[in-house]
Amino acid sequence: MTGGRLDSIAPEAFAAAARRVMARCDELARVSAEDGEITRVYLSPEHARVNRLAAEWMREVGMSTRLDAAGNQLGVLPASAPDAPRLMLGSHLDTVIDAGRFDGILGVLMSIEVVRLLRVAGEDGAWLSPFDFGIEVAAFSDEEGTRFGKALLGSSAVAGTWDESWWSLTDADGITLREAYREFGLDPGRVGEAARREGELVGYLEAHIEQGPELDRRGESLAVVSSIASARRFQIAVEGEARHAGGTPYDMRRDALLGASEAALAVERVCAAEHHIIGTVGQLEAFPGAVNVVPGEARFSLDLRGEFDESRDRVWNQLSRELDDIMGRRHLRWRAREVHQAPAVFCDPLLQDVVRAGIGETLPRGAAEPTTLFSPAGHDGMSIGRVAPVGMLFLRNPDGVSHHPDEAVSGSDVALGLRAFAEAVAHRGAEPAA
Ligand code: HGY
Ligand code: MN
Ligand code: MN
Repeated sequence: MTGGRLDSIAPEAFAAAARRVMARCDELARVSAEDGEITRVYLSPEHARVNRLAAEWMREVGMSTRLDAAGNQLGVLPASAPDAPRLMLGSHLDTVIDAGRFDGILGVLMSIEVVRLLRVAGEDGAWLSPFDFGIEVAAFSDEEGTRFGKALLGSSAVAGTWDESWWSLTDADGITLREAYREFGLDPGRVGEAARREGELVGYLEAHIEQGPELDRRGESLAVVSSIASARRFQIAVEGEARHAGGTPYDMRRDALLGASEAALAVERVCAAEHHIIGTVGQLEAFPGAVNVVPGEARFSLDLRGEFDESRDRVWNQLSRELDDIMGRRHLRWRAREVHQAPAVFCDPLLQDVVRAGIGETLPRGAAEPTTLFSPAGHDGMSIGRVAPVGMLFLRNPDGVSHHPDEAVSGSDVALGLRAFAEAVAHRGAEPAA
């Protein structure tokens, strides 16, 4: 479709930018705590290394860079007017364990390329945003919550929603978040400085792989995101009685692992019967963990998401009743500790429109309206939605594989995504000043 605001940019520029993004996704994939896989957690040496690489690439396109008080790597392309508000683009550089190379990283690198595509030279030769807002790129530092269990720590600091109780969160080695801050060179007492004032951001736009099969099934490259699922995460402990695996007859057993296993199956059954409610048990441990001892204790995680907070909470209450029944029948006790909660975020109508217009510029004249999808995957927009309107662009993720080394995206879809993303920013820039 012609008529785009960026028709003056040659298609080869988008293709070259896509090649650079793909090559840099490969480069960042080599920065991992473990050989042979991609694992990069908050406040780790690997986190520091990818922050430095992102800062180098931000400066390469003319941005000034800084590390904020929560370890987020930021870059700014100013508007001509000093103190103009900024449109934030970005995503996250941290990963899950044994991750793919595009979740989060793609959005950060695409944001940097959009700056390269849109920047204009100012009188003094410095690069500027051509809009009445500046452009800021955020490489958020902990979207996944892999190390401390609480997700969205980096973007929560930017949103000004930091909770002092998080300082005592510990990682698998018993290191507290407070200690990890200090080891990384951050001052826990200054985390509040990362927070943004109301009106500082005109919006937040994130490009991300879909992490689901919808676009692949429809044979489409890009989609607008309507909303981001609300999330609640729990650590659940089940208490029974450790006993001899040989001498204990079944009618005397209080097997905590079997109670947890039946609970995990109940999560699947209850959530599968709902619309846009997803529950997952990703961790399950039995204690004492000996082959010849009936497990006296079991611990498992529950990741529960929903399109709406209310339906998510209704299902949590239903699951709690089911766990009461299961554990009661098995003479077990259970308790849940909530470790993360984030409300659903509904993408801003104007930002949905500019993303839709941006995708439209990549489609042939007369093509059907771009697809709009609900995101069951969480994103940093769940935090930033507290201080700015949020919009998201999804890119096709073949077979929907994500949080896995086989996670993929095609270079051609990235080139289309860059055109759509840059067009979306240009369309936002054409809107009357906020
Ligand atoms: O868990 C999620 O949905 C996101 O990838 N952190
Ligand atoms: Mn993820
Ligand atoms: Mn992500």
